[in-house]
Amino acid sequence: MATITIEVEAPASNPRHTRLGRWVDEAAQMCKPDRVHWCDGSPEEYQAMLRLLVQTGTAIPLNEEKRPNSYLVRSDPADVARVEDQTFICSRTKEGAGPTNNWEDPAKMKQKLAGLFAGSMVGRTMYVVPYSMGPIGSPISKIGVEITDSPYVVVSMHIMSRVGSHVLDVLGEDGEFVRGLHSVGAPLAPNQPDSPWSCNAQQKYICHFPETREIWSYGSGYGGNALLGKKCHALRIASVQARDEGWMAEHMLILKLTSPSGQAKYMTGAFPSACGKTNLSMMIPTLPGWKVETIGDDIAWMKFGADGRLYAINPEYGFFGVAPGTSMKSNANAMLTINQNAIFTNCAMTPDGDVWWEGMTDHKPAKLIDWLRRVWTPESGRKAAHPNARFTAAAKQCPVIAPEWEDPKGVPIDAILFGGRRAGIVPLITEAFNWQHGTFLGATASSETTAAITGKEGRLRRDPMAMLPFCGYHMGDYFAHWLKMGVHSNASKLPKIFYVNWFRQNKKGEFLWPGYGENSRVLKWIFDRCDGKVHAKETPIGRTPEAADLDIKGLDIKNADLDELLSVDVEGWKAEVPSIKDHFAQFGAHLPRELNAEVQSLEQRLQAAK
Ligand code: TSX
Ligand code: MN
Repeated sequence: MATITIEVEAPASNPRHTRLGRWVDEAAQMCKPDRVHWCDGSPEEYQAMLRLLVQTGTAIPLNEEKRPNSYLVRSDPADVARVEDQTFICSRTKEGAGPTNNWEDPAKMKQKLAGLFAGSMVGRTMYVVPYSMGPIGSPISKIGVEITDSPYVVVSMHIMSRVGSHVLDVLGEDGEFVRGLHSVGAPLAPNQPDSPWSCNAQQKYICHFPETREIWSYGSGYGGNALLGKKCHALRIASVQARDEGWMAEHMLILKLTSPSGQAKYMTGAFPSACGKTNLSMMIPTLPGWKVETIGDDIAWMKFGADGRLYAINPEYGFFGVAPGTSMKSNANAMLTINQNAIFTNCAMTPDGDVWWEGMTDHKPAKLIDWLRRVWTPESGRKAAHPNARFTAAAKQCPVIAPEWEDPKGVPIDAILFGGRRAGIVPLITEAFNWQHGTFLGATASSETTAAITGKEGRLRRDPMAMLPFCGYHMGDYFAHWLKMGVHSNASKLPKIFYVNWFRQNKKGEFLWPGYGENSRVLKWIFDRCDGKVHAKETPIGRTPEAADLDIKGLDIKNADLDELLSVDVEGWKAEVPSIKDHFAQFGAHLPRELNAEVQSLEQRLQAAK
């Protein structure tokens, strides 16, 4: 083997932080990069990284007239999504990770990873990316440092988090930070040119060490596997920190809803994938005078304020959204957000140097280069963009970003929404009786899978609080933490909890509810419920509006369809109870007794109903 000289540049920002400096040195000793580069987060650095990505054929500049300062990146077909079966929570005990996570002993996993990371950055540059999740200086924000050998990760982190030397200033000499070590696992031999997308096709490991607040990610350069600030830090590690410190790290959008009289309320919403979280967070209400503004589309960190109210921040700085299905009809504000300064991954390219994906336009273009770099025509019979193709763009580019989206104290939350995709049984909207019942609704949240997710259509999947892939500890203990948050504060100051289902269908398989901007009618009912201004009917599963309580002015909907949307199918719900019990059984002694009590009460209310 050739001897490799390691030149370690003086860091751009010499760390006064001894532990950080030592950790970076140790990582360099282990991974053996040719160079170490401390990222300063500057626009110059961003442009330099993109020039590098263009040189190696990783990124293609898009048509400057159509989409200024934007790039297309195509990944390796073996690296297109998060790898849940290769994602591990390496807590001290298996019990700590619970039944819904893969677990490995931390010492054993570290040993395995040390082998994989040894020399993994040979021939490459090791980038040190200090980032803040949340506005710098906010009492809810947290600092992380990602070490990576991928310039694509560096530019993506620039967009998705707050990167730069000012983060090191906040860290000072001994501040706490989450350590993220990432390698694509593809060292380069001397004179070996870099490939357009480097990854390790054989081995991928996304490992979390919650006790030591560490992330080790190996073998993938894609999305949630590699941009460690997002799912790994802001959800899996942060959920553990939140449990320990008494706050909440949730897989939720945050929106601001303003009524015609100018009153505003803030809502968060947890939905599993493919339910349109990003669309809801940027929605254009059809109800005259109502306005939705975006705070965040994926993650909410929430803490109680001194006034007893729950305040939320969006810890992210940008959007990493699924492109297919995004159009001027489904989400005009997302389309406007990505008009410039955007990175597109695994989208198709048009002959004039723009991007395209399924669902972007009513008509398919006559000719494209698909995400696999092949010539594509509508007759090809395959998708031009990968179903998990993504756009990456700064949140501040969103035309309806709320002016207070970076307020360090966060926004006070009035309502929490849960939801899923259900063809039957689950009404359009249900209000929980109280926080404990709301926690039950979140804990039993379910969605029917679409073919895009599992390859199987219509199978019921329970995804508690949409956190199934993202909870960094035992899900039963996570439910207990939710219940504990509810007794923290006076009930009148807690957000009200709701469950929505935009996807109910009639017997013919047609959607009963038009969704999208028309969801503002449901949000208006929620808004008015928070003020106690509108009627609700008590049902065995919660409170629902009667048809007359929903504002359907100007909406073309049949009375019978509206009745069906709001109806509670008692027999259907009775049949649902065993599936809820099965779901809860997996949590064993960790399931809080309050949630068992909620199952019992639900059963009793259903029995009592006609
Ligand atoms: O995002 C969606 N939302 C929330 C929007 C604010 N989608 C897309 C889901 C995949 C990401 C929806 N799809 C919604 C919805 O409310 N509702 C539906 C189902 C639906 C689809 C099409 C029509 C009606 C409902 N109507 C026509 O196509 C004409
Ligand atoms: Mn998400």
